[in-house]
Amino acid sequence: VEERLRASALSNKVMSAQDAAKLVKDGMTLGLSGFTRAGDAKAIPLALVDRANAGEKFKVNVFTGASLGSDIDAKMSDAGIVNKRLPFQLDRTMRGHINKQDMYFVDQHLSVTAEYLRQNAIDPIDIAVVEAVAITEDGQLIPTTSVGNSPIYVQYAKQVIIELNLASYEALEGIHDIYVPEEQGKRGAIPLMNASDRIGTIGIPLDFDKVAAIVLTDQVDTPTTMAAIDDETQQIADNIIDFLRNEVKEGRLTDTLAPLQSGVGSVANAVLGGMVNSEFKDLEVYSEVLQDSVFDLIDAGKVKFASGCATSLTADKLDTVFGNLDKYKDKLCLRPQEISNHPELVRRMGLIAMNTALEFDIYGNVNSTHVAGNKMMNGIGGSGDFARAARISIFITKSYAKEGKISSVVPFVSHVDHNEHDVDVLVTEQGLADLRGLAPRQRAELIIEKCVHPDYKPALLAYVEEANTRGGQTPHVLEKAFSFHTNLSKYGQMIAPEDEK
Ligand code: 0RQ
Repeated sequence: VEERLRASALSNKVMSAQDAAKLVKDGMTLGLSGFTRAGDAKAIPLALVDRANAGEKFKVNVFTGASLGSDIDAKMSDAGIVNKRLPFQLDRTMRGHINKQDMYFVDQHLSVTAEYLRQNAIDPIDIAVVEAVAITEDGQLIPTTSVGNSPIYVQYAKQVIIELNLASYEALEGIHDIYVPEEQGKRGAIPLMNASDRIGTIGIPLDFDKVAAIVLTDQVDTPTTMAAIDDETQQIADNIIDFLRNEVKEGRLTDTLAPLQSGVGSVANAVLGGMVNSEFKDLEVYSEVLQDSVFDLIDAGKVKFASGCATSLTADKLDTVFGNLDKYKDKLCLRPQEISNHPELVRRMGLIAMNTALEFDIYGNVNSTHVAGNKMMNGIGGSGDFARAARISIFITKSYAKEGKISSVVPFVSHVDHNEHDVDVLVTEQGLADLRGLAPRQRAELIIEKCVHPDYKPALLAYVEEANTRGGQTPHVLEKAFSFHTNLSKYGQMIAPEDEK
């Protein structure tokens, strides 16, 4: 413990999770560490669940970096102790509670939570609960496998609880780069020019007077599960690689491309994975989440530096990466999410951003979050931070869902996360539509030609034809704009059965 808790002034703060959890009172707002199941506070949330299960009635607001592991979101929402959750979740059980209106969920761009706290525009943080590898002699908290929003939560919280995880990898010390911008109005440019730049400290500065408790833990992160790459996912990856190859051929990019950002999930992982055998080289990753494929690319000598705010690794990869951290140390950096996702930096470095859609429409608006217009899936995550500011903003999805009953391309999206102005390229397994410089009517033609599943082409072509008879810059038949969705709720499929037409 002394090797991990090196700030001796804090050694009298060590206590059990149960005792530390007593500091949490009804109505408080908690700022928890944790991003894509990495580096999450584990002991305190679970101790709160135990309190609720023992019959105590209370509710708290739960702010995090992004998704949590250890079923914490499921257990906290099942226990009925979450009043409001932000800015992202990725849990089937919690999603159910959100959609049953048992709790509030604020779906927020991941880079902006820190700014709102600075502006005092959202509930102030009562207690920050942050997982740490170590606390240094000079009082820096060394985060574990994610940084997320922990620096801003620690800075603005009234009290701080530290979960010192004795099972976390000590070699993580030195991986992080903690830089927290000044208030808006007093701030200069963020001095980061390249993905590999280090502009901050290795840890989060602690105000010892605010440290209310240190809890010793030894629970490891929950590994990420990754759907296997199927033919269609592979085809989407191939389509993007062909597109990038053409960008090089046309002289718009070189074979080092531009810093890459990719969302989470199997498609995103497959796209990066596909670069292992490509001619691209000396790549940089400037992303939010670093999935398995980033480390495969480093192993293959293709990626020279990877910057993110969290890792998101499968069980196999967790050990190979963190067990051999020395191999990756000079090629890896974890930053606060407001820096990994900062639009100022995304625009400056000219990122190629690849994010995921549930559905998109014939003009290029993208819905990444809501199933059939009203039910929350996961959340916008960082996709919006990157999409608007990126050099090339790419959105990907399979062309259909639910055994073909749903088309991922619709006349009008049932919810808008990324509007047509923020979307450059759309990709499905059918093909890729490069929308740059195209007017809405040209976009519709290309999207239907390249991205739509053949089963849905006739219906979408008929829609466009009828819409065009009405004229306008972005032609629509408003009374039929949601016909795919209303058919889905009426017939269980987006095209009405023959006898109902
Ligand atoms: O349903 O779970 O019941 O099988 O949605 O779809 O194809 O498995 O793809 O897991 O990558 O998820 C957009 C949700 C895609 C995700 C989304 C159904 C489909 C399946 C999952 P089942 P797939 P994925 C980085 C940035 C936004 C956040 C983001 C996401 C399930 O990637 O949340 O980019 N992205 N964050 O059957 C109804 C449709 C559908 C549909 C698919 N049109 N209608 N259901 N499905 N299309 C992360 C962070 O910021 C932390």
